[in-house]
Amino acid sequence: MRVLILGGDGYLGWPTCMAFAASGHTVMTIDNYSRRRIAAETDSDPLLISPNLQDRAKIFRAVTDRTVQVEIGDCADYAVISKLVSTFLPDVIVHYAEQPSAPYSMMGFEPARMTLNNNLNTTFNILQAMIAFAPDAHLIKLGTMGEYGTPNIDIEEGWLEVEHAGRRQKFLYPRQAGSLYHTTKVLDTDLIWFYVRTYGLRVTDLMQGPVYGIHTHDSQADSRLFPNFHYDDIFGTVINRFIVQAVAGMPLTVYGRGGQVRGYLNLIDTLQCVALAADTPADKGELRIFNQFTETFSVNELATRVQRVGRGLGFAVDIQAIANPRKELEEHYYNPKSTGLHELGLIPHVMTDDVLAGVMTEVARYRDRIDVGRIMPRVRWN
Ligand code: USQ
Repeated sequence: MRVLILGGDGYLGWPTCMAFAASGHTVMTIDNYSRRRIAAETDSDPLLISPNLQDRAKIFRAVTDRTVQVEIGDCADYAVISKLVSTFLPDVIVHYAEQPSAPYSMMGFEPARMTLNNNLNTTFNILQAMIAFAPDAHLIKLGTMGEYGTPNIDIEEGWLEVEHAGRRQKFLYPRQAGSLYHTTKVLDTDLIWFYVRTYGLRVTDLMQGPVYGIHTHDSQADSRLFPNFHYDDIFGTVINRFIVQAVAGMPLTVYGRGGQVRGYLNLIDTLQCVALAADTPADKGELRIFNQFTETFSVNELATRVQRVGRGLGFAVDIQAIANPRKELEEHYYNPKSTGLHELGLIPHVMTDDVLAGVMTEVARYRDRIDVGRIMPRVRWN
């Protein structure tokens, strides 16, 4: 397949480029380095600074003899994305080209405006470019479980059958996100559904939970091919942050009461899910939605596990609840369904103690690079 990956410089983007190329697909990626810019502006550089995309592609080629074609450009600019789609003519488009940090989106007016404009314009542009140049292509869009929030009823996969006054209709599942970033994903979903039902596009929307992990199969050969592993309060997801805190000897930063439950997955499983979606495309005129996670944990459960594993490896790990910088429920019902990806063949890599110990041991190799000034939350919702 001809696979176009938008946002190929990101934590998920670069591993996805390598995985599709390693499987023999023709891969083109585009990125405008906005994550690198925000990381520099907010002092949130990752544990290891990865080479730029062109250099990563060269290293990957030297190691595997596989090619990832790279373009540096902004998907929020229609001239850029329309030219790319009309010349590359993708079969599959994987859309990660969004500002992915909830805290960044809540930092103030400019970060909020950037997040809203970037995420919505990028999604709008790709949908328009598909109508014009690739109407049969399959769009795989990264959404988030955070679109649903934490409702007091079971979370279905994307859709809800509603009975009202004796009549029935299927609607998008009600969404109530907890940050502006997550809200841009809700707006994306609405926009996509309009384009699907009006123009017959084929789209898979992946409602993904927080991801963890430092390695993928294709990064083993050379540490310069590692995903961007963030542990800061802006881009770092909670499990990766806790692992770094354990290695650095800092107490694990449980926000508030720690009863917040989310659906988590290993980075390796993100790659598996995207590959499964690509191999079995949505139909034309179908917006197919999968909830993409393998296990649910509360923050307290995560902290206890990381503490146990860290202590087993000889680290002095304490847990310290701190005032929650976010506005979110700290105790709540949470029962999200996730069957679609399993039906396509997903084999989960669950978060065993060995898996946590593996990531921790890898992080410990770069312990002297940890900047503890990046750990405490700097952005408050109120
Ligand atoms: N949390 C802590 N301590 C920390 C960091 C986080 O208790 O040091 C808590 C948060 O308050 C939250 C939970 O852990 O309740 C998850 O936080 P997170 O930072 O791992 O995840 P989040 O901000 O929601 O965003 C991440 C990705 C985002 C993706 C989302 C999936 O950055 O791109 O969309 O995970 S989900 O959470 O399902 O919406």
